[in-house]
Amino acid sequence: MKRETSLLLLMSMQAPLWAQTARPNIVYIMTDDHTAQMMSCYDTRFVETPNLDRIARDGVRFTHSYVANSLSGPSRACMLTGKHSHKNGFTNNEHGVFDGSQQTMPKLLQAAGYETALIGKWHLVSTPTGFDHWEILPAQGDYYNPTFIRQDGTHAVDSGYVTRIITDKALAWMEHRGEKPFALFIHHKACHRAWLPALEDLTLYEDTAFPLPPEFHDDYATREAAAKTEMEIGKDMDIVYDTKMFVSHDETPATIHSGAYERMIGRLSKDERKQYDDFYVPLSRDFYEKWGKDYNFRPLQVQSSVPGSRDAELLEWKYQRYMRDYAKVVHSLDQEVGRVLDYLEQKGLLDNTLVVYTSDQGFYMGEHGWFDKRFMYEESLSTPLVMHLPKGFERRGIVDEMVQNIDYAPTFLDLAGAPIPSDIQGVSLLPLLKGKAATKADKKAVKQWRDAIYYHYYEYPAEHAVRRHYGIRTDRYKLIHFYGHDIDAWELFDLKTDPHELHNLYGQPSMEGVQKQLHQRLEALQIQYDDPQR
Ligand code: SGN
Ligand code: CA
Repeated sequence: MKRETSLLLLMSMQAPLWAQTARPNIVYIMTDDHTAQMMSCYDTRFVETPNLDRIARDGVRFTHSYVANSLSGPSRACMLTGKHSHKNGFTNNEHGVFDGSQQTMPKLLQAAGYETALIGKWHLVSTPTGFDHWEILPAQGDYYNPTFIRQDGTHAVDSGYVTRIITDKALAWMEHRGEKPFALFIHHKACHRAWLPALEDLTLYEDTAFPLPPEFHDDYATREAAAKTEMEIGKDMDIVYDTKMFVSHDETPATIHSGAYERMIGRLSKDERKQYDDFYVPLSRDFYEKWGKDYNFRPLQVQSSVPGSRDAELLEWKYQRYMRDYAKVVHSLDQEVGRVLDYLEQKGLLDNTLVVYTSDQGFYMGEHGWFDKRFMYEESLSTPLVMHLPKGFERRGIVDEMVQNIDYAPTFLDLAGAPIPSDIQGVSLLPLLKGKAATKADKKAVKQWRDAIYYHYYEYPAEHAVRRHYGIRTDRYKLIHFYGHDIDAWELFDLKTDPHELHNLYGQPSMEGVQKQLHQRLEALQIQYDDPQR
């Protein structure tokens, strides 16, 4: 018998006994591509997110929260298994199919007597396992009138905006769940590209001029992989698809993405489409009047556009459109998370529930001139993480220890009182959260907390052309190796003196000692996590 199977059997035999105590519930809310810069409890420059801030204010906010592989499917697989990508088998979105027969945290929670449910984006190709109830979006899903796949395999279209519908379904499930402690996974589609706002939010943020991040005009000097990537707002953001400058087939030049865009907004009813057009069509008309139609095809060289030039103006215009639409999508996310909190409060559940808000990874909001993620640079290595803690967990405010998304599985198992299988690579975060209630063992765990994290990204060749890479991040430094048929490049950053990671110090004589040590520590992590790539 396989080890996992025997463990599950053993645990299910014990479950009824454990289930008699009121163990905390878990509400795990994971959004898509929502980055900490666009959450006011992390960053006050751009948007206001009062409900997300409420979680942080009443609970904890992690300031060093990272993913193991900055991409949707891989992040989800890390979360479900507590293991790095090379162990859970789902290394990239392009070729991955999650092996749902493997040991997963939801299955272990079920075996420990929890009722489990998943609503929303899944993105792991295979059918979900380990959930008593699930209802998922196919692949990336749609914002407007989205289709859901139900547990019986049928597909059904729900009317409305995806963020609200997912929340409605989650609340309905909580309302009708059984008596057991529960773990509910609410996986939003928002705020994934292309950023389509709820119709009632179309006019929000239109008067806001978002400040450009300081490294917007990065020239990528000393960083070969950064220079080779294709995720610049200037040259890779599509006028029709991303910024929605779409009047009609006749008037607007086609782009590679316009078909996809038409399919997305084609889901709107006639009346809804009118609301949408009433907002975007005048903007589109103005746009094409001012810029002409050739801009769809002409790559904008962000870095070389001279300040005050037409290119520079258009570049900034694209940035503002991007920021505004993304901010609108975040607004509805914030409101819907507020509804979940209100529900838990009204039902008297909040005191005995761990509420987690996180994303599948961070995102670039113009840093380095980019959108998207994938890189091990700070904005996309990081992921927001705030928690409302159940009774008995007294820590409040900032948690600055380094945590990673492979830690969620052992944390939830620990909270449920279930054993943490030894092949799980993450560690339980509970010792960090006890505060005054910390035991000797908790204090020891905190004292010996990890002082480095390991990262490995695999999806190349692929969209955005980010080369494969792995690396280590310590408190102060980051060492990255980009590898593959067309690259073999090391990068080393001192995050203290260069927080925006603009100066690759690899090979500099002054860094010799640090570099050698980082190589050793990187190799030690690859051995510890048993990653064959080294
Ligand atoms: C889509 C997007 C990409 C994005 C990937 C992965 N392009 O392919 O911009 O990087 O998803 O995102 S789009 O033209 O289809 O919008 S992930 O979050 O699901 O990993
Ligand atoms: Ca994502």
